[in-house]
Amino acid sequence: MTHLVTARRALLLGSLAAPWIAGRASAQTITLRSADTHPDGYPTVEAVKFMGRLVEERSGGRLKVQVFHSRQLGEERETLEQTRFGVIDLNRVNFGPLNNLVPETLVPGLPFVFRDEAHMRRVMDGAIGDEIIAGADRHGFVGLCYYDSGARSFYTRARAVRTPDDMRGLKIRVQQSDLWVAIMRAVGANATPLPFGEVYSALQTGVVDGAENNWPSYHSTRHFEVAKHYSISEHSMSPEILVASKRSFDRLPRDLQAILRQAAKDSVPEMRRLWDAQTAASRAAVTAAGSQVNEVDKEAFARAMAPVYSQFARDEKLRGLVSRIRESA
Ligand code: GTR
Repeated sequence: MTHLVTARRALLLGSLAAPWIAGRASAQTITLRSADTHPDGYPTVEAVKFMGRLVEERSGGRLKVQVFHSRQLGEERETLEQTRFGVIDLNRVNFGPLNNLVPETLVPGLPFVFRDEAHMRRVMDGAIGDEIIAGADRHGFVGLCYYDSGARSFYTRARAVRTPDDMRGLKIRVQQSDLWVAIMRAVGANATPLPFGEVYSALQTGVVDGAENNWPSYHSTRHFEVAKHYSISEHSMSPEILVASKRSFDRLPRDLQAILRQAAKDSVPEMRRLWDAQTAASRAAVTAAGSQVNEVDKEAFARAMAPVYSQFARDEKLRGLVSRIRESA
């Protein structure tokens, strides 16, 4: 643990001590440091590496991306702070840890706001997605693209969850977001906000009774070893986003900014290809390893979680986004 912290500090100090200078950029290679909580091989990590290859090729080697996977630069909330300050240049995070900073990111995470993944992809690819990304731009970030995160479902240690009544009194780990605390409260569970990296041991030791996530995360974190009941609630499709630090982005010469933006967009189809394959592979792997998978009464969950809409889609802008998502084909 100590060396991890020391290594992380060394990385951060390295970056502070040697900021690159945009004016001289054409004479030197600029390497953007990108954070991800997921391990090497996870679709988000591979998508950012793919983007990095495009960037390097299209800039003739002037711009490169180095991905620090597996939380090497810290947990999402802390890396987001460092991204705002330009200490980390790029960051692939879920919308969850951005919820308290960027109100627009609340909307796609609202329970059952999308009908299915195809609906989510169409909405996020269109004008609504662009408006949400513009929200991030006002808070020290430049939103580059969205990535898929599938649907999040509950998984629990002791028994399966079929109705909201089964959630009553359970301690459920959530992302560090007020929206997520309220979603659990709405179904009578006790929300325990924890960084992603602490969830395995919290499940193992019984600090929490369960958590919620998509198939690839349930699998890659090995949470399936300590929480064997996976209940397909699919209650939220909170997407992933790749952001740049506005400070880092503004220091880039214009042509490299354009290359970066385009390469991020071009990495989305590759991410989706990897995502679909990984979702199927993870589902098969955890089932083979003994996870008990069950269906839930989704309508009952949607009804129980509905009150969070009025609490979080608070102003006209957010309410407007919700109704446009609902109305969109
Ligand atoms: C995953 C997401 C991560 C992280 C994690 C969590 O689905 O890809 O970025 O937010 O969930 O629950 O903390």
